[in-house]
Amino acid sequence: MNIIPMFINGKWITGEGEQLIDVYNPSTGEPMAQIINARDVHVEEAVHAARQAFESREWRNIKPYERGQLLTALAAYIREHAEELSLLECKDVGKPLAQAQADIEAAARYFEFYGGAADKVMGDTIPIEDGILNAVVLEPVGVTVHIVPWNYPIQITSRSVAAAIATGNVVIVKSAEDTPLTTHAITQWLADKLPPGVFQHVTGYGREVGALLTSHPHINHITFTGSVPTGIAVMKAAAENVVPVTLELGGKSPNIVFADAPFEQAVEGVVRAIIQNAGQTCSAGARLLVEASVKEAFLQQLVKCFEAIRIGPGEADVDMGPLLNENQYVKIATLLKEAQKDGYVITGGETLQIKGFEKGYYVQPTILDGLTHHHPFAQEEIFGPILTVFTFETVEEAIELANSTQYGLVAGVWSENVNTAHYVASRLQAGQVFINNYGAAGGIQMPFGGYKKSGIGREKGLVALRNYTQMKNIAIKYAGPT
Ligand code: TXE
Repeated sequence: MNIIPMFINGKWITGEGEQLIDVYNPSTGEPMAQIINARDVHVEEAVHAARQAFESREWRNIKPYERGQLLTALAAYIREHAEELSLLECKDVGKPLAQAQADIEAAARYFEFYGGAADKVMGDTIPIEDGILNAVVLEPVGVTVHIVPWNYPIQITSRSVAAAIATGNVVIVKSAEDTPLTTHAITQWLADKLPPGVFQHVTGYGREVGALLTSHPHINHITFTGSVPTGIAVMKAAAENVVPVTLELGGKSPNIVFADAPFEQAVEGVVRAIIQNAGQTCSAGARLLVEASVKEAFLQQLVKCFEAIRIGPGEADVDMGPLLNENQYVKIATLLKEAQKDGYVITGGETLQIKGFEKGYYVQPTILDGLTHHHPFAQEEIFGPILTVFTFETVEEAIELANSTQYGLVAGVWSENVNTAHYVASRLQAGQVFINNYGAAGGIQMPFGGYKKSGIGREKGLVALRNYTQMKNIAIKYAGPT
C-alpha cells in the first residue's frame, strides 16, 4: 500500500521500520494508504531543524515580496492541479467532488491572499518627544506548529500555513491521522523551493505526535483546530512553555428564521449549512430556531429538501457523502438510534447501505424536533448531518436560545426587516454573523473564530497575520546640531 512519507529537515522519511497507520477511504470503507506514526526522534529533529532554519541567513535573506511570490506560485500550482487535488481530497474525506473542488479553490485563494500580503505587514511609529524616533516593529514569532483536523484538510492547512510563511515564520504541520493526502501534495511542491526546516510535514497519532509537538519547549506558536477537550489539552501543554495559541474549536451554530424571512433562500441556506461535508463542519448550522407562526410551513419545505438529498460516494458528486470514519459513524448511529427511540426524528434517522459501497459510512440527513434546549443533542457538537429544531415567539427569546450553548462560532439570521436583523446580530455571541446568507461563500478575507468555547483568536483575513508576528518597540535617541 502507498506509504505517505513525512518531510523533515529537507528529507523524505519513508516508512521502513516505522509504525504505520492505515488511512481509509470513507466512501468505500477500504484502506487506501498508510502514514507513519512519528517517534520522538522525528519530532526532535523537526523542531531542531525548524529552529535552525528560522535563525539561518538563508531564510532571513529571502525578502518579504519573494516569500509572497512563492505563496502565489503555490496558489497557481494548486489551480493547475485542481482536478487531481480535488479527487485526492474527495477520496480522503469522502466529501462530494464539487465540495472538494471548492476546498481546492479556497486553498489557492489562501496562498494568493497571504502571498499578496507578505510585503504589506507593517509596523508603526509613535511620537514620544523631540530627539526620539520610536518605531514599532513586527517580527515573525519563529517556529509555528499547525495541528490540522480531518474535515477540511487542505483549507485548514493552507489558511494558517500561508499566513505564517507570509510573515517570515517556519512551519511544522501535523496532518490528521485520517487525511494526509493533500498536505502531502503541497509538501511535494514546496520541498525543493524552501531551505530545509522552513516547511515540514509530520504525521501520526494526535495524542502521541501532536502532544509531543505542542508540548515542545522550543516552539513559538500553536494553531489548532479540533475538539474542545483536545483544544484544552493543547492549551495546557502550551501554558507550560508560555507559548501562544490560536484555537478553533467548533460550534453548535444557530440559524434563526423569522416569519418575514426570504423563505426559499432561508430553506436552501438552512439545508446547505447542515449537510455540507455531511455536517462535519465546525461552522455547521446545527440548530434551527424558527418563529413559531411559520414553523409548520418551514419544516414542510425543509423535509422535502432533506428527502431529496442524493447520498453516495464523494466521487459520484452527490449532495452528501459518507461520514469520515468508523468512530464518527458509530457515534452518529448510536445517537440516531436514541433519537428514534425517544421519538424526535421527523425525517431521516437511519444509517444507509449504498450498493457497491456497503462498507462506507453513510447515514441519512436527519431532522430532530421536540427536544428541550438542554438536551445534549441540542447542546453538544454532533458533527453529523443532524439538525435540531426549536421555536421562539419573540426576538428576545430567539436571542436567548441562540446564545444558550457553550459555543459561539457562527450564526445565521433570516429576516427582511433590517432593524430586527441588525438588532439580533448585535446581541449574538458569535464570531461571525450572516444575515440572509450562511457563510458568504467561504470568505477568505473575513476574520473567523469563536466566542466562548469555540476558541481563541481569529484566523482568515489580514487580522490572522497578527497571530504570527510579535511586536518590538525600538526607541532611538538622536542628537541634532549643537
Ligand atoms: O478531534 P481532535 P477528533 C470535533 C468534532 C468531532 C470531535 C472528535 O465534534 O466529532 O471533535 O474528532 C490532533 N495534542 N472536531 O477526535 O482530537 C489530531 O491528530 C495535539 C471539530 O478528530 O480534536 C487531529 O489532527 N494534537 C473540528 C486534531 O488534533 C492532538 C475538527 C483534531 O483532533 C492531540 C475536528 C493532542 N493531545 C473535530 N490529540 C473543527 N473545529 O472543525 C489529538 N490531536
